[in-house]
Amino acid sequence: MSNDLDFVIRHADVVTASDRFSCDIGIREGRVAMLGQGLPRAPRELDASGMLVLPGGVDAHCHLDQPMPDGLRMADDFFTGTRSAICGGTTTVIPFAAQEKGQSLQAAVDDYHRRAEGRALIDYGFHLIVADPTPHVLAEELPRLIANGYTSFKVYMTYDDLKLNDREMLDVLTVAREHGALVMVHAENSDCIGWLTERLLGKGLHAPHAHALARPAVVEREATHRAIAFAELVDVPILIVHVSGADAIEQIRWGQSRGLPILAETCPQYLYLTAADLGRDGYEGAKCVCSPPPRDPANQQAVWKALRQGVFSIVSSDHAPFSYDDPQGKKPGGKEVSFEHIPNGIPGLETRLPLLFDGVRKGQLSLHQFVDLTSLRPAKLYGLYPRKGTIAVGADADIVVWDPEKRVTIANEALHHAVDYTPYEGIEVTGWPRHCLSRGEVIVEDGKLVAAQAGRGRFLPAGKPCLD
Ligand code: DUC
Ligand code: ZN
Ligand code: ZN
Repeated sequence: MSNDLDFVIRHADVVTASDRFSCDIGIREGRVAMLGQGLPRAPRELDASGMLVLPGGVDAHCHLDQPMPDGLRMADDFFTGTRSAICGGTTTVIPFAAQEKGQSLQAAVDDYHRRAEGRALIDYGFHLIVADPTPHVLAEELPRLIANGYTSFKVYMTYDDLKLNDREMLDVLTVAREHGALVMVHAENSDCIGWLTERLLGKGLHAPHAHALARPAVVEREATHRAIAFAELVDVPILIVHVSGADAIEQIRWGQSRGLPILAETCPQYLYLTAADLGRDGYEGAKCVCSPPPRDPANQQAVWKALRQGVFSIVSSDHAPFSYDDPQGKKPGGKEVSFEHIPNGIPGLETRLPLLFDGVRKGQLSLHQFVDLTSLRPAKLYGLYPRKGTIAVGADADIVVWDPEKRVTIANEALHHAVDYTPYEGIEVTGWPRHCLSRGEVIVEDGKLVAAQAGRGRFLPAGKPCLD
């Protein structure tokens, strides 16, 4: 192997989750090979003066090309989704291989590999979604898949085609404990949602705004508490995903204060949107229908505060890409449907980092917390560290040269996903990625996509979760 460098980033103001230092970064064969002053010249160089140099983001909760029931279709596949991710500074994604009821988990994983291969532009891992924990799945498939690099899985406490009952939850948590995997929990009480939905429909409430009324905070709070109780019973860590506000946060703090290993994730929609956005003109509110729904300004502040105080481990996008004017998206069959039929989810892969970085600018969290929440911690929790999540000798050269002064008014026409809208249209942020490298290759240069070779992204088998 030659000792020559392929690439040098000069005058880098490197910020990791714990440190900040000035140096040149030498890259060889896709990895960081040297950090130091005055590194030897390389065939390719980039001057990072005036910029921040950050480890690429790891978006550990996004949905890409996930098979959908009832004629629905996600707008982003692995190419458009990962293209959008890296244009927003995210260099690794972890979407979901989702098991359908009656399907083997391995079949879901095989199918999902076929969707990703030849399409992904950046590296990716998979979480599993366990929707049918049969004895065979619990005893054979899950342990084998965990050993083969699928060390995290999501379970749902709502959605008829996905939800587990309490006993099934306990079974899945037990397998996670025995084999060292991390369970992500979608915590909303399904029966409460069904009951409220019926009552709302009975009163003639069909508009998108009623989605928020059908899933109030108490419904999330109860399920969050129940999931924490299950984790205590089985004695296993869990991660509550997409936490929307103060009520669920209170439960998580309570669990954490009892010394339980309760981890939590939130998403930009709970910092920037409110339930009022679901009431936007006419059917436009459908653009913000996601679950749990966004709450109100006081809850947004509660989420910022909990981020600052370390209640949350990670911030993910929960990118779930359904186009608005699409008979397979937000208007199923080409119609403006009653709220309970609107597919849940909003796009957000590309806007996750800029929206959170704007909070750094506004004093809501520190720069190191920003890197921790969006890169280091997701890499550690999902078994990708130290390859991903930091800038260190030996790590993959997944690096973002971030312009902290760039002002951007978010506009869908400038984004790179295949969705026909962004819920953040018109929001002004300061800070945007300028150059983005994936394994040492410049994919985004001066804010423009320059290399878009579908299929260059590699599958990352995950190691065991690291909770430290
Ligand atoms: N909620 C989910 O649980 N998944 C996808 C999107 C959403 O809104
Ligand atoms: Zn969910
Ligand atoms: Zn999700």
